[in-house]
Amino acid sequence: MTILESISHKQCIALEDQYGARNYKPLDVVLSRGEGIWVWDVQGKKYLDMLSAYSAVNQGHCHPKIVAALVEQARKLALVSRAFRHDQLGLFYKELCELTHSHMVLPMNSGAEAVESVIKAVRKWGYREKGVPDGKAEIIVCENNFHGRTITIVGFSSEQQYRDGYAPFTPGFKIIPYGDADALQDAITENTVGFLVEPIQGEGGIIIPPDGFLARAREICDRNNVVLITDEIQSGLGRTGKLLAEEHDGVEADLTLIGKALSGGLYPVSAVLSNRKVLGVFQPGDHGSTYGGNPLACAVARTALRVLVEEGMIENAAKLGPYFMDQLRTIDSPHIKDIRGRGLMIGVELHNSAGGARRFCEALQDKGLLCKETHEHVIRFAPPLVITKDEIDWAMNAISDVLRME
Ligand code: IF1
Repeated sequence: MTILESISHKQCIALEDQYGARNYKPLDVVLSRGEGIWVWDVQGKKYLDMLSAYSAVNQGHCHPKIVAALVEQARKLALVSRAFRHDQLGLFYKELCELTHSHMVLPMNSGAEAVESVIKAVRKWGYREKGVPDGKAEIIVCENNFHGRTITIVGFSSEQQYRDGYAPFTPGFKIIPYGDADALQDAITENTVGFLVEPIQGEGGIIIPPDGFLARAREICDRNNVVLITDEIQSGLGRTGKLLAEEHDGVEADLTLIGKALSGGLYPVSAVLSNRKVLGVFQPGDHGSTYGGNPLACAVARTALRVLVEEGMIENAAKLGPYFMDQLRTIDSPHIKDIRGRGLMIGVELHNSAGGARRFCEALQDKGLLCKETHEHVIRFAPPLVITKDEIDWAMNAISDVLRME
């Protein structure tokens, strides 16, 4: 095997295209370094990262304290599997539970694994605790959802492309319109075990449900002995200006999923947080993962949570999100249909006549700003939570120019 020491922009792209599965169409920027809100490409050009790896790098790229925790733990002990105990796991659980007011944690790796795990947990809870007849458990989800890419998860997606060619799917899911509490009430039967919902739909286009939806969902779930599950994998950990987005609605879910920024982007770490004893249904051998809850993941996640809180990142998102949105609202552009968001999870929806958000993302790339469109007509702005007002002002110049182009 020949190893290329240093390769050019063009070579990087050519190699990806030659050897890689074609399941993505990324912008043709080849990044090689990151620090805080900034990333650099192989040609040395600097960009402000307005995507934050879909909110995995809320703490900023390569946060020095998280990197130090990773390196230190990597030198000591990285993986033992769950066959043995280790000295990071209990501390990770305790700190995470205290921070999120949870009773119990199930550590996993990817977001999709956390979703799969919660589905297993609520089904088992339904059979053991609620008395649902075996094989009959139903889980209600929302239209336009995004919870990951496994067969079960895409099976209850309403997006055709995510499902196409992957059948047969896992039964037991019902889809209701997002934000419609009456539809939730109507969909519940005696076999309903859980309602799985994103407090804000990310991939769905930064969709914020009507005021009071989550609170009503909470009440309906309580009344019907249905477990409320919030997927905070994207909206959680400070992104919306609160630790969890559900706090905006004054709601505590029974089960909450977190991932992405749980490691600040340094490692895949996800978790199911349980406020009610739902996770208590698992007995030894019922569920597991080789890497889930490993020493390296725990050390990284403990530090990622600590810097998120101690360095005021959640407050910064709460303060600068509204400022950023106000600035966006001053842009006089015929393309803009709607500007919405919470904290630093912001979407600018364009009219269909704008010709899609992608060309605006490409123009922003030229100006040193990296963004990603979602759902064809929405530009998503989600910088690391360490961004400053001056940096937003700098970005606004580019955004304003680009949105006012023909
Ligand atoms: C991709 C989207 C964002 C998520 C929520 C679970 C997961 C995700 C709310 C699964 C993951 C990722 C997946 C990633 C791109 C990204 C994404 F555009 F695809 F939808 F963020 F908006 N719940 N979202 O947002 O977590 O298994 O990926 O760790 O390319 O698929 P995962």
